[in-house]
Amino acid sequence: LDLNCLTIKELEKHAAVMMDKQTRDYYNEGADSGSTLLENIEAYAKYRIRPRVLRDISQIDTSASIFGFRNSFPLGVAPTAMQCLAHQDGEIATARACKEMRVIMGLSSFATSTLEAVAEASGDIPNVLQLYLFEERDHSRKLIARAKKAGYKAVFLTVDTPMLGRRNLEIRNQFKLPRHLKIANFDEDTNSDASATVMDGTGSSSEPQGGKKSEATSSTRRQSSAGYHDGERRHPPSGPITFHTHAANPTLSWERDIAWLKKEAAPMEVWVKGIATAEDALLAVHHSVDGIVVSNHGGRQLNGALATLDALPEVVAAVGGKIPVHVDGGVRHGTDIFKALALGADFVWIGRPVLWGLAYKGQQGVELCLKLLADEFRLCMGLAGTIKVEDINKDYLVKMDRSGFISRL
Ligand code: HOC
Repeated sequence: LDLNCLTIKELEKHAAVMMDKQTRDYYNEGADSGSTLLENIEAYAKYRIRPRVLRDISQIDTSASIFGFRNSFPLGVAPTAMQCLAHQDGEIATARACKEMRVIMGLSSFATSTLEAVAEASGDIPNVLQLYLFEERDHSRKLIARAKKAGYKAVFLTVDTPMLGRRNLEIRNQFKLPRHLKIANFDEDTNSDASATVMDGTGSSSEPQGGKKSEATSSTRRQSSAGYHDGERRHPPSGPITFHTHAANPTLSWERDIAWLKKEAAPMEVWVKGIATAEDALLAVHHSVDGIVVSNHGGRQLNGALATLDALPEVVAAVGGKIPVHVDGGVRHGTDIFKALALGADFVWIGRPVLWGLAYKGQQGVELCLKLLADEFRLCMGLAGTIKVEDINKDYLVKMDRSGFISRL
């Protein structure tokens, strides 16, 4: 127990003073006005729990199954980029905390630790790799092959980034990865802008990933850190010129790319992360993906998009139980996890709170974050009268509209 930090809100406050401005702004901001980021959080307050009583809740089991593993509660650590910005031990500290807390972790393509080192630190906890499919397919192909070799169970293809969302603080701060940090999982031939260097798994340095090789590489290199070679890409980014700008791939499509990825990634499962509508959920099922994460990238891509909790019911209804549906965005309380499950999610993921834990106290801070949420969730289950995660359903919720009108679901 950390008496200074009993809630995720307090964790956020403590973390804020541990991070430099560039890092804090990068992690915390949403796209444009940030309204979707805010609504992801506020959406949970529209629901109230209908607790049941006198049910002997003395034996509560909060665990939930994922990739054949018994996760300690139905929550995973979402992939977030560049965790060494928050703490020097970065993704390794997160992986160790997850191992300690028996919680699954997703690793970002833009991790500052190698995927092999993270797999090692995770021990027996299954690993998931978040993936961007670059126009230069070789970068993704190599990453997939390494993940497979390292025993990763699934890739989560991010599908909400055909272009980079507009993050104004990132632009104003001219966000760059500090020189002492490296994007760890890309090869030396990976092209990028000249704003930061990346290192491959073997220690050779290069520029950040994305973009195109050879001629394009040298022309890009001649640009300043803010330089983006005109005409090099069809969709010049609207934001600052950093390596992650290059991950935007406007060419991705259901027809061509999902089949390619499934073939390339097998036997790893292929999930799509960033689904927000029933139509796309149906397409995901049609294209035989293994699971869906309802996500709007933490409100960092399309501002004005529906809060993920509000998008969840239509996705759940469209999928009809054929594949698992997970959700991320806005989870700050154990009761939020309960509400998401009651609305049909099989599992939830959290991003920023873990980064705050990491910034606050490294591995210990991530453990604290997970412990707070696990304890709150357990308490919520007990007080709502449930002892098994599978029993949480819409009968435990009502929705309250702005005028206070309450409706059953
Ligand atoms: C278009 C590529 O997830 C973030 C990270 C990296 C985003 C890359 C987007 O900053 O939200």
